[in-house]
Amino acid sequence: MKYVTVLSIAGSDCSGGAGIQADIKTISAVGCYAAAVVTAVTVQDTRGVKEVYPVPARIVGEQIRAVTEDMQVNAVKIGMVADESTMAVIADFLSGNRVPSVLDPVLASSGGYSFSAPGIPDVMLDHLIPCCTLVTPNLTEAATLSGLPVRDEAGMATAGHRILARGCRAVLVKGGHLDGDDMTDILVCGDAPEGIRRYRATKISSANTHGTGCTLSSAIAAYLGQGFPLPEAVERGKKFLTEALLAGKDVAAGKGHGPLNHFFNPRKLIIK
Ligand code: PXL
Repeated sequence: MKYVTVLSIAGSDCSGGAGIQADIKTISAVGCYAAAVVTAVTVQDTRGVKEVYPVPARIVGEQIRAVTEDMQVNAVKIGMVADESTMAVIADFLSGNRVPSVLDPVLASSGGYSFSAPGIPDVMLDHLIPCCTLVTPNLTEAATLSGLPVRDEAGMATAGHRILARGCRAVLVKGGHLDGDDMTDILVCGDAPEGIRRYRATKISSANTHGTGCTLSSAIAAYLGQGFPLPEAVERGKKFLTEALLAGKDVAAGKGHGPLNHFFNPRKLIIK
């Protein structure tokens, strides 16, 4: 008997709403066992990021090795990767494994604090993205990675294709920051029309949005680890995010953008 194990490789958010803490909560809440490799320690609260202290690439690699030599990992989620050498270590690990992987290409916090050195988007495109199953950029990240303006659904699809051409299996361009009440994410995994899927939801008005990207990407990774095909893993991941947002929207935690309520309906750990 085994747990379904999901490995998050990401930065720590000491306030608990985003980063590896959000990943561990999400992975656990959907019934998977969470292992966690820390790539950087951030100093932050719900009002913003103050400092980032990267973990040396060698130690990131040794953490990955320790976990994967000991346990079977069913899926991987990758979040904040602050430098080029850490990116190379992660790309090396992924290219030697057939495990499904979801990359949330975080380049900056929502408050605008930059997490990555200049040149990181290019390294990501050249080395990390080709090794990933799914990449989940928001509008800003999709624009940076594709080099194209992304202002509407057509732009999201075009940018998604541009990123897809770098060798990942699929790109989920998240439309959360588009104007209007509709929330559309676009999954690009091939040529239109079959290679494009739209996921629509009504926007939830909440100040508690800290960690939404981390939560979505780790929920999708967990559902991939459970064996769902990609389009269904995305569907389920989005549903988890929407419900966690709804359940947390009126709860105060901290003075700024608070966390989601990940444990609105926790599932017992799946044992297969
Ligand atoms: O949401 C992006 C993100 C990812 N990882 C860490 C973060 C944040 C945003 O604050 O702190 C560690």
